[in-house]
Amino acid sequence: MTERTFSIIKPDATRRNLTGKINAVIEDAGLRIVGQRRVRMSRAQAEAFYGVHKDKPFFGELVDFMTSGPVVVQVLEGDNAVARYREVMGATNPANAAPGTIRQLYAESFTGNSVHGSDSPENAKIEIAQFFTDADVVG
Ligand code: 3AN
Repeated sequence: MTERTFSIIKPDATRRNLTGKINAVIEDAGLRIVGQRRVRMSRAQAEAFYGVHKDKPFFGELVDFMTSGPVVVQVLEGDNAVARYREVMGATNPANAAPGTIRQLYAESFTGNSVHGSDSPENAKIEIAQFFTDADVVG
């Protein structure tokens, strides 16, 4: 089933000029980049985006990191895009990420793990709506 997921190329990756290399992994996996914009997240945006983690010990570090430099927000489209992109990203902890995944190839640390991807189709819709209008996503 064709669906959409939300992706972020995080500040550790934009700082190292890895946007193109990460996009190549995404496209080689059969996912289509149907929306893309480079933005600087505000603190309020990052806190809202990671609201589910607000009571976690790493929340402050995560918000500091996500606002530390530009990010690239994306909408990816493809067959089972949510699950497919989770596979392509690799495990949250890069030490556990499978060979060939974005995090195994490029992540620096648990926080600096290069990419975000939605964890369910419901959350994908919510996350896409935080950064894109319908007119900005061209399938
Ligand atoms: P994922 O990004 O794989 O969906 P989540 O949603 O559980 O993982 O976590 C969101 C982000 O919070 C992660 N990408 C990572 O940057 C950070 N994070 C998660 N767990 C930890 C942890 N134990 N220590 C430090 N940072 C963490």
